[in-house]
Amino acid sequence: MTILQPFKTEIDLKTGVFTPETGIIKRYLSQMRSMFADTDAVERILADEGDRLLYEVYVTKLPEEAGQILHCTTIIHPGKIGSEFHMTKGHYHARREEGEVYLGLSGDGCLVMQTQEGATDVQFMKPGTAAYVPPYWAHRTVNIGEAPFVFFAAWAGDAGHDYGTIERDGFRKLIVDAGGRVEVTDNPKYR
Ligand code: S6P
Ligand code: ZN
Repeated sequence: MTILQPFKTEIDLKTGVFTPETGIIKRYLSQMRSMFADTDAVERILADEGDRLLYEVYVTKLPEEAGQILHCTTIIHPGKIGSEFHMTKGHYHARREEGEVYLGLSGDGCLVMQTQEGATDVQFMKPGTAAYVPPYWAHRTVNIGEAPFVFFAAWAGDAGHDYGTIERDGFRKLIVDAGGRVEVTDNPKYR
């Protein structure tokens, strides 16, 4: 395995910005067209206001190998697509036996999880919440507030990401705004 020099990163706890910046991933609505339940709302937004930046991920550049601990911050911008709050794509780890830890830094969010056996779970997160994603659970985060939802994550270097299963099946639960109240509902399109 790669032998590295120790290093540190300064994280702005409010914005999630990494210094020094070693990489940033930006996810736009156009890249998640079929992931929101209200696909008419998606197409309307894309036509009327153009593409929308949903979330950003500040990453540390580390080798994706066993023994390394990858870490990053995710910033989900506030907003909704129809009644569904902005969210990440969500994924299983390619190596299902690898878990992950999240730490809420700013804003309000929730962590939606499920297993391939049909279990579901939702953990609400605020600054200071450490949430655990056990092995075998797919995970997606959602911004349920009016400010950016920012959290830190750390996971095994060899975990890998399986986005395909979620792209195909979706999540069983949706997080929606029901007239000013945050509600967890069943996804009518879950396969
Ligand atoms: C990685 C970890 C997070 C997400 C990030 C974006 O294992 O769970 O860093 O990558 O929150 O979500 P996604 O689903 O687009 O990777
Ligand atoms: Zn993960």
